[in-house]
Amino acid sequence: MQPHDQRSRRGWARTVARGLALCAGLTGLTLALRWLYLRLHRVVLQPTAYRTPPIGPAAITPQLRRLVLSDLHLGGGDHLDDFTDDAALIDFLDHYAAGEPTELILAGDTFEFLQVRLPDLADDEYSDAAAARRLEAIISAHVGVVAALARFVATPGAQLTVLIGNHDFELHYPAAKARLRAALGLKPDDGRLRFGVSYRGGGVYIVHGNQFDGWNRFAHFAGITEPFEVVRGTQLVKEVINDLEDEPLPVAQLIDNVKPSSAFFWYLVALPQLRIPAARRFLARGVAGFLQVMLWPEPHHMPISGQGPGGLLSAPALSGLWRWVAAVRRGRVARHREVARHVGEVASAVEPPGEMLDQMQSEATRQVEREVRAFNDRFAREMLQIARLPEHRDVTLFVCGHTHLARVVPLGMGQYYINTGTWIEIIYDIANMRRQEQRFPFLEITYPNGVQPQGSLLVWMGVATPPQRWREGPWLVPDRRGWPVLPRAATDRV
Ligand SMILES: [Mn+2]
Repeated sequence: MQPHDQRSRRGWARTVARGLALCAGLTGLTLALRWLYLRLHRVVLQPTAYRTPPIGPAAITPQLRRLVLSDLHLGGGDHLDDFTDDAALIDFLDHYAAGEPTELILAGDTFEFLQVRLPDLADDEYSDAAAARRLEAIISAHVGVVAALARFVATPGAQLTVLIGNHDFELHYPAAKARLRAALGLKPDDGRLRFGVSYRGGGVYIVHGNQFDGWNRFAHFAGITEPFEVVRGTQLVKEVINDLEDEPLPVAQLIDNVKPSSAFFWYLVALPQLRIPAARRFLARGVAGFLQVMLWPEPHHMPISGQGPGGLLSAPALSGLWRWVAAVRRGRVARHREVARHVGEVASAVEPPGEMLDQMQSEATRQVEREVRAFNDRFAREMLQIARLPEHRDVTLFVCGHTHLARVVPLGMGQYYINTGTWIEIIYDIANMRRQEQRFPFLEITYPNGVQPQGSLLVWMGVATPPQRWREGPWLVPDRRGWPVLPRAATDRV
């Protein structure tokens, strides 16, 4: 080998190394700038007077029977509304909740604000009036349930506690609270209906649980900020999923109920029947939307009211600027939705080889299973950390919802993490459209031996049968082909 060759090769190696270093440097700089951008955005969020305090021990009646339900997702009555079992809930309220002094705790996502679309209200309008209008639509779509709640609060010793979740974050607006109060026939100062962001007392700790989920964690969960905080999970529902549910596919109506949101992409890829053009259109449209939500480094809206983000930045001179920013954002969201629709059209015309589809689906199905498990385990871990805090030494039940998977997890030292699941229909197994068998879970808390609460996770079976204990599981396990399915033991045990 000539010395000259060696020299030039060394020169090349140096150039490549320099190039790589430059790339790494640029990537690092981009990430640092993105981090800074997100940090600064957080600072800009100005808390408003629209907030909901936590409910503490002093406000909690000791040794009262408590019933906890979560994630009802009562919607506006159209095809986006997932709550279809009004009769079951009405029976539960009339025949089980009423009858003895009871506190009914609705632990978040009771009202599905994110999927209420009104013809004369912009989807990205967040205000006191807009929140009241959306709740009004929900109340008129579920008059029977609201009437049953009114009957419940009218019974002696009843207390209705509504905790705020990520789908009913707009309950922070006073007009929304007032609307519900009026619908239940209560005066503005009537304490029988109360709202909270968290609940602690009587040996029980309850939150909705969205703060344990990165896609649905708010920087300021305790109240409305200016600008209004739109978390990524909210963006996914309003800008992608609501459109997808218009698609004529059986799975379309259920796709919004998949958890966690971060696994949404894999749920789509795991869809069966990708040989059908409509399914491919659905997949591509969803994936395009998902990526657009993911890649945009913006955790919340700029103000759409034109009021500005508060403080100095909201000086009247800048209001034109904020209106312009909001208009730009609206335009961008509209364009993204348009792009997603087009991508869907193109994808429906292209048929990939069947072998590739099979491989993709089984890999995605395994990925869904991994993410679902990690998500649910994360909730248990977070609750364990909360349970170990010194101020929670006398608390035994740590309760949340949000994951839609009801379960009881012993935390040791006599403490339990209990998830109250959901009352809407969910699919465990997207490939076979298998739905859950156990419906209508709720937690009953009683005090048989004095101050220590005793919790039972039960399933409402209707008026004729007493509630049954919730069976543990089912966990998704991969079958021979790699599809996640219910484990045999869980399906056989009845
Ligand atoms: Mn939730």
